[in-house]
Amino acid sequence: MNKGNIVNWETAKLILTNMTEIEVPEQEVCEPARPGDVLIPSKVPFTDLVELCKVFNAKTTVVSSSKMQAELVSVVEGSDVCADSRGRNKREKIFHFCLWHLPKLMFLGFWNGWWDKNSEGDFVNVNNQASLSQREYQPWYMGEPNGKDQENCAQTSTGQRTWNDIVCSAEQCGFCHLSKAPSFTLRGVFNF
Ligand SMILES: [Ca+2]
Ligand SMILES: [Ca+2]
Repeated sequence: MNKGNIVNWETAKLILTNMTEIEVPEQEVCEPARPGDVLIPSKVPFTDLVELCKVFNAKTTVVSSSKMQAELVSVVEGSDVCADSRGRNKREKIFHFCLWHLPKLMFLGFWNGWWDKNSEGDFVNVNNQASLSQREYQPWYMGEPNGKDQENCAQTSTGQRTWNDIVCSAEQCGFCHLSKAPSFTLRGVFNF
């Protein structure tokens, strides 16, 4: 009998809070994840996304072509959570409301993996520090990046399909790149 090597289900005292119990067909639970760019369907600060991807033994997805960006935009637009504009932080909201009066959709977007946190103006791939400067594909919106040392993380705006540097503490969805499918085992439920 597999008691689980993380939690011994016979002796563990579990206190579940804020949990929702749902029934999922066995085939769906056991369907293997596919490698590639996996949407994290939750709005998080940029560094939280990077850390989250590391936990999954993955890299943060870095947008590198218009084809790739178009595919990711369509995934984000299909997510109720990520396509909701209410995730902006207060500064972004004020900025949006008071100064620009741009369509709400302008600010809907996702983290695209580039940042200039360490050297102002030199956007690099967050995984390997490779510089964006020599790359042809960098579709900044007109006037962007404009945030100097206040805005150090790049976002792809889904509406315009252009890039904008925004504050890294803003909350956006993002993607992790899985080079191979992770394998999970349900412990204490099945014992194959
Ligand atoms: Ca900056
Ligand atoms: Ca900006």
